[in-house]
Amino acid sequence: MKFPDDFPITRRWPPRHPERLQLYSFPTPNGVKASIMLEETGLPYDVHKVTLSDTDVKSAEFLSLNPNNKIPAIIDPDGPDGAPLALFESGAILIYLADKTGQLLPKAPAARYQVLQWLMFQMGGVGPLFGQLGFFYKFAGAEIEDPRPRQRYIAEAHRLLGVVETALDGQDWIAGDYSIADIALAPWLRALDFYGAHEVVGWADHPRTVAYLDRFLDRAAVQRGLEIPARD
Ligand SMILES: N[C@@H](CCC(=O)N[C@@H](CS)C(=O)NCC(=O)O)C(=O)O
Repeated sequence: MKFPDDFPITRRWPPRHPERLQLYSFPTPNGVKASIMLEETGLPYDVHKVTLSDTDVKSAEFLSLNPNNKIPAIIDPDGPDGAPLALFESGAILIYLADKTGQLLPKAPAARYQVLQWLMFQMGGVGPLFGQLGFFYKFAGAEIEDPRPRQRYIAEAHRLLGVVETALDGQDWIAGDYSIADIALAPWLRALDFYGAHEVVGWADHPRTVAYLDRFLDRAAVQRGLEIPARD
């Protein structure tokens, strides 16, 4: 594949610097994982705003890059063996960028699998479950009278917070040193505030998790990444 001509998404969102990695995203908990990682690693990149509106994320051009119609997605014109690589799924993007730069994912097997374990914990647990909590507690699902979905996701979020709180006993970061697992997890912990769910999930009863999120939000690269791409 030749970049950019063979990638239909570039017709709608043309690269400004075609030699650089291209990020297609919006500053949501999943989107900022990619922008924070790019800011942490210092890789040069172009960013393209793809909003969650159907006219963007479900456009034919975006679907040509991610048939699952979700941000974030990337194209690296200089991928493995020098060929362009297109990638979606934030977890895969984090692993790819860590391997490409040699940063934030240990090479030693035992430490590497610890990081991947917590990354998968976020991808398969915290992200989907907190996302449903947001839907049933703050967004359209909040109007549903049947309390069971809301109760289920509140209880699951509370349980998952307990898992994080226990894991943080005696360490600053979820898998030991700061890693892509933190870049995946912390933006979803931050989302609980946006959902107005702190009280129902017992946020304040998890002091190590509260301090962990503060520690994450203190990082300059995180602060930059959280605003990329600009919403307007
Ligand atoms: N498992 C995916 C989830 C991505 C995801 O859910 N993205 C949301 C924003 S946080 C999205 O693009 N939603 C648009 C839609 O569903 O139409 C990942 O981690 O990349």
